[in-house]
Amino acid sequence: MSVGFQASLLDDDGASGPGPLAVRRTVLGDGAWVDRCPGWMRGADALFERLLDDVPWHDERRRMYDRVVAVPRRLAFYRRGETLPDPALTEAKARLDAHYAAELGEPFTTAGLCLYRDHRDSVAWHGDRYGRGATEDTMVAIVSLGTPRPLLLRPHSGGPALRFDVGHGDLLVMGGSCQRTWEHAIPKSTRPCGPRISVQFRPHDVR
Ligand SMILES: O=C(O)CCC(=O)C(=O)O
Repeated sequence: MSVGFQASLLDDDGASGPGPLAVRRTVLGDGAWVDRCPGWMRGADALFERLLDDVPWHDERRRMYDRVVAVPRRLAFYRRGETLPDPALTEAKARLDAHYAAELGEPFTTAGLCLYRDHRDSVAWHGDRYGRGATEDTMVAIVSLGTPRPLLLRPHSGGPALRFDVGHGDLLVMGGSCQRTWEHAIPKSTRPCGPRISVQFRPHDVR
């Protein structure tokens, strides 16, 4: 694939897979919160390259009003029980399941992957409201790899956006009512940038 990523010079201590899960929580309001653990995924350079090469990325087209348009990112989706494309992601899911077991009350079951090839790829404002995210508190845990991009969050009822910069190896978890009371987006950038891979772990029937 012709998507190049400038590997990090700091990612060379030989460790791989998720590190200790020490999260810091930001309360957003309306019952929503965000947990962050910067640099959680060790060996992120090599994982990025493996996912770029090994994941069966596909393109999608979606109806927007009276037109069908290309989705501006490449995608892959792993359903409940499907083997994840890398052992580091299997380990990440196990660590997240253990850490959030009491608060979430169920495991993460699916993994959605997005490949943002450059600054023109994006995801528009939305909440993950297909299924139970529309009516129930839940969590969406995102591991970010590659070029840092801003993940924006704004209240569904209106108001200014908050900016969370998601960098190489970072974990960001949206929780509580976040999917129904807030919206999130990865905006296009006017400045050229390299590729980013996002791995989103979600519980059953949250999409
Ligand atoms: O790229 C991300 O981190 C967010 C992806 C996302 O919001 C989605 O695919 O629904």
